[in-house]
Amino acid sequence: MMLTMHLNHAIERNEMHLVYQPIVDGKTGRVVSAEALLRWTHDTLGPVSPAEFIPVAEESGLIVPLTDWILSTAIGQMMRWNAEGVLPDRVFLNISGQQFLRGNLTARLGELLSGCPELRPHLGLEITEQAAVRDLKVAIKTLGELSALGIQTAIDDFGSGYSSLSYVQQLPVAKLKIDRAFVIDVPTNPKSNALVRAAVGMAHGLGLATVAEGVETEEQRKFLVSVGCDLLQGYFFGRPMTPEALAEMIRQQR
Ligand code: G
Ligand code: G
Ligand code: MN
Ligand code: NA
Repeated sequence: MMLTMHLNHAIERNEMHLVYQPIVDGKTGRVVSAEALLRWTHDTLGPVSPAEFIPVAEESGLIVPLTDWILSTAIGQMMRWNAEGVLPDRVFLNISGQQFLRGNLTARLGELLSGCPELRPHLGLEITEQAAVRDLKVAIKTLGELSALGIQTAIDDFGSGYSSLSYVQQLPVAKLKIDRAFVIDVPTNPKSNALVRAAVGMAHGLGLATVAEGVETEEQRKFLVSVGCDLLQGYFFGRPMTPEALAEMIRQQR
């Protein structure tokens, strides 16, 4: 398939880059975390979304070198931020089902972090519930290993798929990211308000912190803070940006 060929080259030729979106503390409004997002701009195809090429990478096996590139690039960036004194408390990476369930993720992270153990408590991984429940036993084991390394994990896109409260209870994760689909309708849709309130309450009841995704307006921000959502992310606070721009944002709030 064409995309597979282009993707192969993209990794070889370093056509990929990571951008970082700020995540703020709901109470203080300060940038405390960031989510790394993968970008690929091809010469003739133009920008291709990871939503499109990650599944292709998974099918073709290219996900292995790609994951390695993502992990080492993000960790390299974290080392530079750390040296500059602007490292966020947490930097979250998105991990697909295959990346998560392949088995050697923890080992590879352990290797990459062996020279910089101080970064471990600053690293976070986002996995979707669908990925975790594909093999619940392996997921629980892997999440436990990551947690033992000091790496925090979050459930991404919560509420978007076949969310089951029983799975959330079984998965040893620290954060729940509430899907943008719910955030988009608050505070005008009472049903979305109720769902977001319930998700925050449930998460807190299980000892998990919450992150609202896709916050675009002051009204949404106010509502989310009022229901106790811990962390907020979205265009209202900042779009995914270069590592330099994120560093500048963190410097500015000193
Ligand atoms: O950033 P954007 O809206 O284009 O992302 C589209 C989708 O791709 C989202 O679901 C996001 O989680 C996913 N995504 C972005 N970066 C990565 C990455 O580095 N790895 C994986 N597995 N998925 C990513
Ligand atoms: O699936 P995941 O939650 O990882 O996807 C994150 C994607 O959501 C990123 O690609 C990012 O570009 C996008 N995103 C982040 N904030 C906003 C926002 O406020 N509005 C919209 N429409 N998309 C957002
Ligand atoms: Mn995500
Ligand atoms: Na998400």
